[in-house]
Amino acid sequence: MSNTFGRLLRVTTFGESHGPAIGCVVDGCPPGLELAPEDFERDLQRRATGRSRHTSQRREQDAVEILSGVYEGRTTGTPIALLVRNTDARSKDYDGIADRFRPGHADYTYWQKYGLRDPRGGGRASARETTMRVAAGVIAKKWLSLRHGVLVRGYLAQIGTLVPRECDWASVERNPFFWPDAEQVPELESFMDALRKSGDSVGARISVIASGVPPGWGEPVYGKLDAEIAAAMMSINAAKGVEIGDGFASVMQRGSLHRDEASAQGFLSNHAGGILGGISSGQQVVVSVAFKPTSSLRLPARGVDVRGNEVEVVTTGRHDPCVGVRATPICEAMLALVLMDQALRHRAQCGDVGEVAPRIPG
Ligand code: EPS
Repeated sequence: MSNTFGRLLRVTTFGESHGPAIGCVVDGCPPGLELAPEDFERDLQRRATGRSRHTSQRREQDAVEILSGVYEGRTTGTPIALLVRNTDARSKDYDGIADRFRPGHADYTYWQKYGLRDPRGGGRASARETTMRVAAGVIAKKWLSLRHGVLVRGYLAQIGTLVPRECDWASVERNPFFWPDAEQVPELESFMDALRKSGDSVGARISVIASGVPPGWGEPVYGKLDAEIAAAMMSINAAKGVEIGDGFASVMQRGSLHRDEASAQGFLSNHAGGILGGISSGQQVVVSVAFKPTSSLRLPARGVDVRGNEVEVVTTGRHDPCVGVRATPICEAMLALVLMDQALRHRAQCGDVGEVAPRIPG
């Protein structure tokens, strides 16, 4: 029922926001990778709620328990099962919407699909599920880094109409937004404070970039690297669009501009976002993801209840005014998982091909 993705690296997540725990099984990780609960801490804290006033104030420890697949600190090649317990769910916040559908939320489509739903915290549709994507992504990031020197990192590239004036990686981890322009952070803080007070929400764009990806990863025709990245990103809650490289801006470009020319010293541009014909070119893989504004709002909205009556819908509880504020580590994780899966698939089919000349520097 599509709770699993990936082919050679297969990730299955399970659990609901207000159940006892959430978890995942990562199957296909090669043996011998050093892995400890502490490896998960940094990325899980980067994604977690309650780390600033600009996100949901739910307080979870988000401590990862490794249940299987690791022996004496190394992966064994068997399924790696990870568990995170839910300790701060407040289900009564959802009493008021148990019989009604939040406009813009999956409440209505889950109801239509399954004939019932778990209204507590959005159940399986909750962004709580992304905790386990990030946990699985930690394994992929670590393997990619150690085995191939690949670095996957992202930043918040737009929030509402605010766009960073400069992109400085050093700033990204020094503010609660993953914003790459340190000078602009006070403006962002004021924007978010006003937004929170208004009770409304806003959309966002995340950019995520993988550097060090060698040429050759990605499987034409139906397993294209860009197709699988797009599918992975679109599976994140609230994602509404994905671009690779110049994405939709390509519509207005001429071929003479868009084609990435090359010299013996390297490629001269990267409009393609590091992927040609569904296969990595050796340039940076550049991905952009659009997130819609949060639909759980305390501002009253017109809607219907489960009996079809017109009702007012008001959502109480601890919601994110902008899901994009916490989405950077989630997008990084999804990109890392797709890349590791494709790396293993490339190794399986083409491992004997080796390095092919000429290799144009990225
Ligand atoms: C979420 C609503 C809130 C957030 C949650 C995502 O959930 P609840 O009302 O159940 O606390 O706190 O985020 C997390 C718990 C998390 O860990 O990301 C939603 O509707 O998606």
